[in-house]
Amino acid sequence: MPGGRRGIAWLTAHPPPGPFRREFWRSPVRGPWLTSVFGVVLLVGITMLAVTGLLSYAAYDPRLAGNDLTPQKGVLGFYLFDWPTRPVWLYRLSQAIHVILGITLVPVLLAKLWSVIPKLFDWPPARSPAQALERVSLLLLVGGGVFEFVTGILNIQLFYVFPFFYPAHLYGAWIFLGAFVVHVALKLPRMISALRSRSFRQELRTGLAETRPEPPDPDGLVAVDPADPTVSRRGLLGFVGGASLTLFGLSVGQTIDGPLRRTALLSPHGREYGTGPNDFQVNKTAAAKGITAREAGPDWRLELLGPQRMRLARPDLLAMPQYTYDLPIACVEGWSTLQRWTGVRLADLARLAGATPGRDEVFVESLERGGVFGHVTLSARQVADRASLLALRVNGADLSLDHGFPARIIVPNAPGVHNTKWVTRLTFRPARS
Ligand SMILES: Nc1nc2c(c(=O)[nH]1)N[C@H]1C(S)=C(S)[C@@H](COP(=O)(O)O)O[C@H]1N2
Ligand SMILES: [Mo]
Repeated sequence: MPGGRRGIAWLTAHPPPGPFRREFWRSPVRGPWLTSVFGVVLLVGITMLAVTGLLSYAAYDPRLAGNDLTPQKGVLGFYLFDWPTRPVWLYRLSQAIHVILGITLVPVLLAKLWSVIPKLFDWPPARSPAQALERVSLLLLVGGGVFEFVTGILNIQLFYVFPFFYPAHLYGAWIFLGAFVVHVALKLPRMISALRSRSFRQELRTGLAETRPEPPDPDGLVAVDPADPTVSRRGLLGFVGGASLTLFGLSVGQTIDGPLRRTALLSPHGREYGTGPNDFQVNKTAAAKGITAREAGPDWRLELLGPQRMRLARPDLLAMPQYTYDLPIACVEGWSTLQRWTGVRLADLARLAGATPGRDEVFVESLERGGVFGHVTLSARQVADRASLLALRVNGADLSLDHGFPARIIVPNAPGVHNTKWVTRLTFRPARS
C-alpha cells in the first residue's frame, strides 16, 4: 500500500465492501433537502430543550446548600440566578416542554440520523486533519445527542434508578451543546440552500410514482445508484410526523388534570394514587420511603430552629392562620397537577422562629432519612412569598400519608422535588447572598 497523498488516493479508490461503498446506500429519498427538513425541526426543538433544561437546573438553585445534585459543576453554574416564585406556572410549563418535546422529537432524531447514515461510513476515515476533526465533532454531536435523549427518557421511565442521572445529563448537555453549536454554524448555510432547493408544498403533493432522487450533492447523501422508490418524501415525512404526534398524544396527558390524564399511556407511573381529595399523582409513596403511620402520628412534632426554637404539634399548626392557594406540583419528570393546598405560611413560621422573611432562607428536613429528596434549602424569596406554605390539607381534606402527612412544603413555581413531604424540621438562617 503506497504512503502519503498517493496512499489516500489509493484508499479512496479501494473502500472495503459493504456500507463503505457509496453504491451500498440506495434510498432515492435521501438527500440534503430531506436532511435539512429534519435538521430545521431539530434546530428549533433542541434549542427549546436546551433553554428549558438549563432553566430546570436554575430552578433547582444548586447554589443553596443541599440542593446540588451535580457536585463539582464548577463553571457550569455561571448563569444561575435567584429563581422566581412567579408566575406560579412557569416551571410547570417549562418542564412539560422539556420532557414532552424531548419524547416527541425522538422519531425526528432517528429520521435525521437515518438520513445522514452514509456519512458514518465515509471512506477513508480521515482524509485530512480538518476532515478528521469534523468527524470527531460529529461523533460528539451524535453520541452526545443520543446520550441526552436516552438518559432523559430512562429517567422519566424508571424514576431515579439511575443514580448519576443529574450530573450525567447536565455534563452531557454541555458537551452536546458545544458540538451542536459548531455543527449549526458549519451547516446553516447549506441547510438554508437545501431547504430552498425544493418547495415543501410541492413535495407534499408528490406521490410515490413521481418521486425522483435529489440532484447529486457534494456531501454524498444522494445515492449514486438509487433504487426504485418504495416511499415518497411525503410518505416518509408523514410517517415521522405521525410517529411524533403519537408519542406527543400518549404523553401530554400527564400535564392535564381530569379524565384526559388517562391518555398518558407512556407515563410509567401507577394510576392508583389515593382516594377522594388525595387522588392525584404520587411521586414516591410513604411505603416506598419507609415512612410509617406511627412516626407521622400524634407524637409527630415540627421543630422550628432560628433565633428561637420551638416544637409544634399538628393542632398547634392548625390553630395558626390558614391560607389556601391553587398551586401546581410539577415534577422534573414532566408530569404535573394543580391542587388546592391549605396550611400555614412559611413566612409566619419564620417569624415564630424569630427569623426575618425576605432575609432568611430555610433548610427543610423530612422524616425521610438519607437520599437526595429528604431535604431542601428554600431561598429567602421563596420563604417570603405569601403562597409558600407548610401545607396540612389538600382539596379540603387532611393530606394523605402518601402526599406528605402530617405536613409538607408547597412553594409556587418550585420544581416538585422541592416540595418536601413529611417535614419534621425547619431551620431558618440568613441567606448567604
Ligand atoms: N420527603 C420527600 N419529599 C418529596 C419526595 C420524596 O421522595 N421524599 N418527592 C418529591 C418529588 S420528586 C415530587 S415531584 C413531589 C411529588 O409530590 P406528591 O407525591 O405529593 O405528588 O414530592 C416531592 N417531595
Ligand atoms: Mo419529582
